Amino acid sequence: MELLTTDVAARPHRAHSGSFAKHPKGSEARILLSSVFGPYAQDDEFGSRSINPMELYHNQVTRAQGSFSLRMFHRSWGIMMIQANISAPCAVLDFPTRDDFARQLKSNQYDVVGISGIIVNVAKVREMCRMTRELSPQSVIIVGGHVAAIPGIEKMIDADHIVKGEGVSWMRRYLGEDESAPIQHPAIVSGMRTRIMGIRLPERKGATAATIIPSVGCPMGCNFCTTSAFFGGKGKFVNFFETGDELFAVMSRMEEELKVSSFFVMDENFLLHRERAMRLLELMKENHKSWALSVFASANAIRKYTMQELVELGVSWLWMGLESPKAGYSKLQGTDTRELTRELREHGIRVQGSTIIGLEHHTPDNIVSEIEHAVSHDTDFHQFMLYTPVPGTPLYQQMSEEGRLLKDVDYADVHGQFMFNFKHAAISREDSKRFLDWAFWRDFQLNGPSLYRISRTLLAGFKRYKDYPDARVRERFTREMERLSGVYSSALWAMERQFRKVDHDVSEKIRALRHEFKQESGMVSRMLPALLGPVLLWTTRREEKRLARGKTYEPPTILERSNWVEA
Ligand code: B12
Ligand code: SF4
Repeated sequence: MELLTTDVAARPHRAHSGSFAKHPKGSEARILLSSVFGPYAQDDEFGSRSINPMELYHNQVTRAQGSFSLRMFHRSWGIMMIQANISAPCAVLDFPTRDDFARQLKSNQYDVVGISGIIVNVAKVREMCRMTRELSPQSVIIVGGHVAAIPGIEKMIDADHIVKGEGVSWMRRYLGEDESAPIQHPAIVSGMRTRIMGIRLPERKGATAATIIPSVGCPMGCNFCTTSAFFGGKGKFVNFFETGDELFAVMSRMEEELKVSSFFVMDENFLLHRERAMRLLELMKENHKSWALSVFASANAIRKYTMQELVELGVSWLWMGLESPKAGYSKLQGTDTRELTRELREHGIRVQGSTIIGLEHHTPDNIVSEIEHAVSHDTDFHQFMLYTPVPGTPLYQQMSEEGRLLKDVDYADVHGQFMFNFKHAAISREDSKRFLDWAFWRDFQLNGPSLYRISRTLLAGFKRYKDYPDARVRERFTREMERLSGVYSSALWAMERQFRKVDHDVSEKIRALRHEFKQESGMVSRMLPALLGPVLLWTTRREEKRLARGKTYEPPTILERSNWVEA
């Protein structure tokens, strides 16, 4: 990776190590917070990569599922969180093009330009710093987010401050505001511009979940884990909301403001904090909240709860690491993850597994059976990632000391969805990509489209809980069934036909599920597939053709201002 050697030592705003410079204007300073510029899903000189789109599922979960891939965009929550917690006039610019960013700099007198980036986007961060110096020379440049973990980043980009770790308290301190004031949670609609089977889903208020961020970091400290390392490593994390009461208050406010009843809880290991979760459950019961929660949790944390507790807490989607049992990660200790996955799904909890390819003990001889083991979990979604030493993690440190990091790998390619960035004992760089791609394909081929799998889990949950004594639970499953059964049945109709080309047995299973849905559905839902099914089959096939021609999707540019006063 080329190093930028600009001499930045003479800049007036540069903070020297050990001292903490505050901005002279304090909360009067005009601030721009921007994510890195797009377009993203294309190969370019700033490190965009067509295999690295700004779409969570399509990037790393359903990428081999063609037109059945779930595609949606998520806002840059880190800078939204900072904006909501400072009283200075602040603009958040999300997903700008380079021109948008330049226009923003030229047409506003920003005192501070904050740029948020992760490691793959370091070349964009560098370019944005350069542009800011040129177009808005009075601005102090602050760079935050995971990009700050790159060793030697200070010499690669021309920034005045590079912030490692939690940004809200840093920014408050920089502006002379109260660092320990309670955290205000911004109203965040979880996903946008959702597409599947060639159609864009309508965006109704309340139809999408709200994102809630209770904490950042994770105390488990797995050696490869970048989020854990960035916020303090093993035994450490930053809690924004300590108690169940605080969390409940935030969620109630979001429910009111965004008219939602489901929440995407962005906490690396939500269930690990049992006391907080159980207090939340208590309050949900007292206040009759029939909420649905999508959470991340490790297997050992899930095991602290009974299925009933999880279901009553509204857990409807669980993202869980399924690393090979041979790797010895403590988060899996003593858990039969296949059994756990089956049980969760039988209780209507959609499971998203996450498996690492290329662990130290993997060899060309055993990797196929390890992938088969992962795929045999038959999760609703399955993410695969290459074992990747990422700057800032204990694994990176170890590989670096062992001299195993490959030189000349562009940071833009260090994201776990392409090839190894280190020398593996038994697997070559090229083969790492082959095994990764095969894992995605195998999961799709054997288990079918994720949309089919989540329909199956929903139906299982509905059948099990439609007469459950706790009305909140009944309502949740019934609500989802009423809202989705017609759509799912129609999608299954189309899927069954389209999937015959891939695997006949799976297509038959989809057909059987469609019949089960028919029995449980009301009249309208029973009739719908005859009309909607053929339309979906047509849009699916049209999408397949578009994708074959290289079609990609980009998020919209968004500008949001708070405490704003014209300059
Ligand atoms: C949502 C998300 C996405 C969204 C996009 C979000 C966006 N608009 O950019 C999607 C799904 C599209 C995505 C894509 C990718 N992501 Co992503 N993503 C996340 C996720 C799950 C949540 C981010 C988040 O909001 N966290 C909560 C907020 C509050 O934390 P935060 O963003 O870190 O912000 C805090 C600080 O970092 C800091 N801060 C942040 N920005 C700034 C700016 C300033 C000025 C300051 C002072 C401070 C500051 O303050 C904030 C508050 O404390 C994280 C995992 C995680 N748990 O964080 C991964 C994560 C950020 N993604 C990651 C990766 C690798 C990717 C991908 C390459 C895909 C992949 N192969 O994994 C792509 C890249 C896409 C692209 N072309 O750029 C890695 C980054 C690794 C690294 N060390 O760089 C993470 C950490 C996941 C992981 N554990 O590997 N991602
Ligand atoms: S349990 Fe998950 S989030 Fe926590 S450190 Fe391990 S990999 Fe990271």
